[in-house]
This record gives sequence, C-alpha cells and structure tokens, in this order.
Amino acid sequence: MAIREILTVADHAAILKQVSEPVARVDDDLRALMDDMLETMYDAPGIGLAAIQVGVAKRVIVMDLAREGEDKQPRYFVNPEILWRSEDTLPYEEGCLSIPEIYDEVDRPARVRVRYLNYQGEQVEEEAEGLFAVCIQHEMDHLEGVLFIDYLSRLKRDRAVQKVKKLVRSAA
Ligand code: K1U
Ligand code: ZN
Repeated sequence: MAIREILTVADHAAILKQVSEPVARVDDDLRALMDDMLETMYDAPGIGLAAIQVGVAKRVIVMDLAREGEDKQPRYFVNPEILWRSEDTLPYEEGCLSIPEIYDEVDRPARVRVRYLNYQGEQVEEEAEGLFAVCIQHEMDHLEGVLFIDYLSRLKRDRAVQKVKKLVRSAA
C-alpha cells in the first residue's frame, strides 16, 4: 500500500475536470488502487476520496464515515450509479481534499438509492441518508469532473481557487 499525492485545483484543475471511465473488472490491480486510495484518505485525513483525486480517471470511490474512536469502516464503490434521489434536500457544509481549507454549504438530495460494485466485485444496492448521502453524491460528482465549488457563485468559486493557489504556493 502507498500514500499517493492528492491533486488540488491549484495546479491540477484540468485533471480534476475529467469525466472518469467505467471499470471493466474488479481485479487485484483495482483492489491495489483502492487500498492506496484508502491509505491516502486516512492520511489526509478525509472521509471520502475519488480515484481522479489521485490522478486516476476510473469510476472508483473509497469512504469511511466512522467517528473518532470507532473501529474503521472502509467502504469501496466501483461504477456507482444513482437509481433514485429524494425530493427533499439536506444542506451540509462540505469540504474537499482537492480544495484544502475551503468549506461551504451545498444543498443536495437528502437521500439517494445507489448501485455499485464492492471490493469483491459483487453488485450492491442501498439507500444512503445523512452524511453518507452527502459524501456519496460529492464523490460521484468527482467522477463527472464536478467539484462542490461549482455549486457556489462565480465570485466564491474564484476566491476559493485563488486561496488554494496561495496555500499551495506557500507550502511549496
Ligand atoms: O475530497 C473529498 O472528496 C473528501 C471530502 C469528502 C467530503 C467531506 C464533507 C462533505 C462531503 C464530502 C473530505 O473528506 S474533506 C475532509 C473532511 O470532511 C474531514 C476530515 C477529517 C475529519 C472529518 C472530516
Ligand atoms: Zn472532494
């Protein structure tokens, strides 16, 4: 397992805008990618990560919503699809490891039904609500090249990108 570089909007905006490709087969190579992504996410730390955030344009997401002190609950989503969205929405202050230190409120459907392949390549269907619903929709947006700042005003979005550029420059 390895910790990979997380790409940010400061210097890898074009990659993060790519639409990711479906995965043909869940095999050991894909599981190695998912293991690396999970380790990268824990190291950041974060609660979710899409493959494009480590520069791999595949429709793969990892997530762990366990609270501090709880046992780890790693989850893997390959080729996820949203089958149903609730009419009611849930506002949530979102963050993104590709847009460090920026947080803002986004309104999304409060519940969604998702279908995906798990770590073993088995098909799973389940309903997500609360933080799970927020996070899976945020991560699935990454697969379409969409970032949470795309839901904000142009002014807020431009300011966010400038702030991240400054942050990344000062860290270099
Ligand atoms: O970049 C990402 O896609 C990961 C992102 C997921 C997310 C967070 C909040 C709302 C929607 C999606 C993050 O993990 S940001 C960091 C974060 O939320 C966090 C970090 C440490 C502890 C708890 C949360
Ligand atoms: Zn993100």
